[in-house]
Amino acid sequence: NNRNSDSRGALIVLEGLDRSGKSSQSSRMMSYLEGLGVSAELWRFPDRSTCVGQMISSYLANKSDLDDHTIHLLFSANRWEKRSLMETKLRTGTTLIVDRYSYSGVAFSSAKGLDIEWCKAPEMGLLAPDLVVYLNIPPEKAAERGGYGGERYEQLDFQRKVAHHYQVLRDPSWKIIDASLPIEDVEKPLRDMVLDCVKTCKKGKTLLNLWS
Ligand code: 2DT
Ligand code: MG
Repeated sequence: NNRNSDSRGALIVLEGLDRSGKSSQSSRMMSYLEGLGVSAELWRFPDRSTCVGQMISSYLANKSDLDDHTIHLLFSANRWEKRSLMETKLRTGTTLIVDRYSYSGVAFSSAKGLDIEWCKAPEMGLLAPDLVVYLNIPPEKAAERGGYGGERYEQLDFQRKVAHHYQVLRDPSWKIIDASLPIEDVEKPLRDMVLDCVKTCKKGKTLLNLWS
């Protein structure tokens, strides 16, 4: 009797402002999980490798202009086109560490003034994360880290608005880590949260859809 074949992977999402450390933490998490023999993949949104992703990438690079609603729906479509693969991976036991997800979609678009309920609607029916970790950093501190790449949205005044909209969106199930701490001090609690979640999912926690 192989209980392992029934166990599923965990859908773990990292959110936060630009330069909050999501990308560094997610790649460090991958090495850690690999070392433990946990089957895991690192995903990120936007996924710039698809046709939709290339339209998004061009928009972010200021090489094209799109209406705010249009780009919002493209970001959402970019998640929808990965939904079935995501479900297959999870159901066959692979944990996904995802760098940005629907919460970035809603926080960034509502920070531009779009209605929050309108922003959430196209995300309905995507897979709900088993864990959302918010890497919390004051926008000013993130900006000090430098390396804003000059993409659209990478400006302090706009990041302040995004931070506010993340707060509006945030629910009690989110785990918050102080991301202005040194990298190891962010990594340690993150590891505990992730392992705990992987364990719970392995035991058969139900996979749900957004927004539940
Ligand atoms: P990266 O710098 O992480 O590549 O993100 N964004 C992202 C949205 O506006 N909506 C979304 O749905 C997602 C996933 C956040 C590029 C920028 O795209 C923004 C930053
Ligand atoms: Mg960026």
